[in-house]
Amino acid sequence: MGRRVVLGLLGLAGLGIALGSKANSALSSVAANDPTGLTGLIPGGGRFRFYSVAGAVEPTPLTEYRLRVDGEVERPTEFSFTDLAAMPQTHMTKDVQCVTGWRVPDVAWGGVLLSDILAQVVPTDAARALEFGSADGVYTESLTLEQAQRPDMLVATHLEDEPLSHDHGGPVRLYVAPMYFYKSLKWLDRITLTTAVEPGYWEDLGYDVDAWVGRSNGRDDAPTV
Ligand SMILES: Nc1nc2c(c(=O)[nH]1)N[C@H]1C(S)=C(S)[C@@H](COP(=O)(O)O)O[C@H]1N2
Ligand SMILES: [Mo]
Repeated sequence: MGRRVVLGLLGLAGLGIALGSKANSALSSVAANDPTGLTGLIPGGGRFRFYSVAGAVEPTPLTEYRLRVDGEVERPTEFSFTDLAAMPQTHMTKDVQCVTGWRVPDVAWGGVLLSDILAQVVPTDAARALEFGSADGVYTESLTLEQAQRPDMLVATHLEDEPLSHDHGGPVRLYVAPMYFYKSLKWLDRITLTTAVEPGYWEDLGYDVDAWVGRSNGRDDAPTV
């Protein structure tokens, strides 16, 4: 991503704050005109900004929700929301850090560890990475299998002890705690195990695939937060 795009994003950040109090539908229509997806603060969400590169995304009713896990696995599986709720629940309170600079400290997340899902589907010997797909049909993300096994990688269903809202990528999103927030794909509906890392949406535009906070994206000299 070039300098001009970054400056554009900063300009839009101001616009986003101005729109912060508008209703959901207003957010979505602005998002449709804004390819960066940076449109404003999430109403009632207080400290977060709303991002969607796809603009308006159709909400998925809980009963219809499915997480498909396929590719290099011994047991391809479709998890309903009830299936996920029946698995061991993991909670962690950690920071959110967007690569454009905004940060939300001490966010309480809840959901299922990615490693618990991997244990159920059993990666094949050839599996090396995970590709994540979104119900928005556009956004993708990736992790190496090794990264995905860490204890701070969550398939998140709860935020601040509430069910994850649609604006935040609910009913189910990824939360990749140690990396910049663009790794935390919203509206998660597919995990495909692959033999190599498939760079995601922002990575194709120049952001780092290994997006460790404070140690990537040109911030290698910055103190780790
Ligand atoms: N599907 C999808 N996931 C996404 C994005 C997006 O545009 N689409 N934006 C990413 C970026 S850059 C950020 S900062 C966070 C924002 O999450 P929030 O809208 O819950 O604050 O979502 C990440 N996940
Ligand atoms: Mo971001």
